[in-house]
Amino acid sequence: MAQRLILITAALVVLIALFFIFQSRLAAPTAPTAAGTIAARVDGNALDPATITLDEGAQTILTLTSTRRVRFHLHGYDLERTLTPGEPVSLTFTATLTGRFTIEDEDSGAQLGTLLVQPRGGR
Ligand SMILES: [Cu+2]
Repeated sequence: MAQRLILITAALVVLIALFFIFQSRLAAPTAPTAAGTIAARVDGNALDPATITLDEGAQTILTLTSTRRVRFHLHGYDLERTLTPGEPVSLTFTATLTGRFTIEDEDSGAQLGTLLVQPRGGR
């Protein structure tokens, strides 16, 4: 009986741990990030995630992929790269400017997504 209780408790602990691990992974793309690598993908005219959220000062490596050829332009920081399918491109920058910045398909003018840089210490 005691053995069974230990087994059930151990199984519950594992399940709870797995829940938190997967939950934090799912939330990761749009959660504020102090530093690190963020992956984003252009699919047609949509960026996934649609909004990339950073904290002011975050040292960022933005790894970009695309399902089509696109001139990716991050306004504000004025970073531009041509993406082609199957060839990931990394943009390295420090989030020194706060605010909302349009991410555009430079050729068509279509907005793909948004970069949101939150001021340090909240708004
Ligand atoms: Cu532009």
